[in-house]
Amino acid sequence: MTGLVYKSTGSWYTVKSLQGDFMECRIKGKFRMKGIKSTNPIAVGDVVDYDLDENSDVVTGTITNIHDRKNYIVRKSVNLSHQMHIIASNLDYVFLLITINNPPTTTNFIDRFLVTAEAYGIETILVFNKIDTYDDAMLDEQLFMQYIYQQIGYKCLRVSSTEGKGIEELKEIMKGKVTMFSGHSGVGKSTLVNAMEPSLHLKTKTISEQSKQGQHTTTFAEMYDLSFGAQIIDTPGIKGFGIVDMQKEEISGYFPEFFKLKDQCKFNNCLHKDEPKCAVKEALEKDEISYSRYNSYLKILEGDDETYRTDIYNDDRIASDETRNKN
Ligand SMILES: Nc1nc2c(ncn2[C@@H]2O[C@H](COP(=O)(O)OP(=O)(O)OP(=O)(O)O)[C@@H](O)[C@H]2O)c(=O)[nH]1
Ligand SMILES: [Mg+2]
Ligand SMILES: [Zn+2]
Repeated sequence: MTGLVYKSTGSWYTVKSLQGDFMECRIKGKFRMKGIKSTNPIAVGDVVDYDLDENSDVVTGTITNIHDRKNYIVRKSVNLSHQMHIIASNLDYVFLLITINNPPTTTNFIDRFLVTAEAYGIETILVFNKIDTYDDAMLDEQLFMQYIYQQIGYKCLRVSSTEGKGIEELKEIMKGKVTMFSGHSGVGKSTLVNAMEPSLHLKTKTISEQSKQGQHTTTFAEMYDLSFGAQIIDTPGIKGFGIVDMQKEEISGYFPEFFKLKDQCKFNNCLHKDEPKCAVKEALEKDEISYSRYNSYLKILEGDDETYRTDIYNDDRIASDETRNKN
């Protein structure tokens, strides 16, 4: 039988069959994916084959095969530096939720996310949330960020999940698609899902918990069927985005506005750093490329890990997934 993985808790997978029934499944023995070294063999969004288990009171299943993925998105694990964690697979779009404040989302974080999504061929739409809370200075900052990303070609939306602003436009894009919400903890991913489908009652951070940063309210990625014909994957907040291993020369290819200029650089292996007659640096001088993007690029090029604000984001989600998998 074939089904779609809606949730993964480390040892159990919730699979929805083609007939629409949900079933708890496990995997048997070692289940290794060809070519991918990941901490989780199966992710939400995977299409799998499974057999029904016999001799059990509740109906459970065993996953026997995973179908080829159309795409998937990964991040580097925090404590196993060479391992990857597959966040989700078979996606049409990813929505990256951004808040200017509470919590702050930096351009460095956004750019790291976008580089990864570009590398894995997944279209990302930037969703600025909590616009109801912005004062003039925050609004300026938000509009400036939006300008930068729109210039490059990324679609940007402005929403308020609590006041229902901008939601209809988002729903239009989501119709008939499988999409994923990502972003820091507390940006309002689950609140936004609830705004689109109030009957889901997903757990969100309460007012009294709001000052307690660092705790994840959503702890597992999970897919939901929405009544307007969309499938959404709500995910736990991420602290920072470790860039998966990439060749230095490869990185600028995932900055679309740099990539366009590449052919005009004097050297065809130009890293756009210290080389003479570099079209990217010339564009930077002319303000045609944003400094924040260029800075993010240099940081990734230098292999710097993002400097996390550990006081705000305490991301132990993947670490605990790995611990569970070992048990
Ligand atoms: N004012 C305002 N508050 C919002 C908005 N969206 C979400 N919030 C609040 O922000 C807090 C965090 O929202 P969640 O939906 O729990 O955030 P999350 O991104 O799902 O967080 P994790 O599950 O931890 O990753 C909640 O208290 C929400 O009520 C918004 O548009 N405006
Ligand atoms: Mg959540
Ligand atoms: Zn160059």
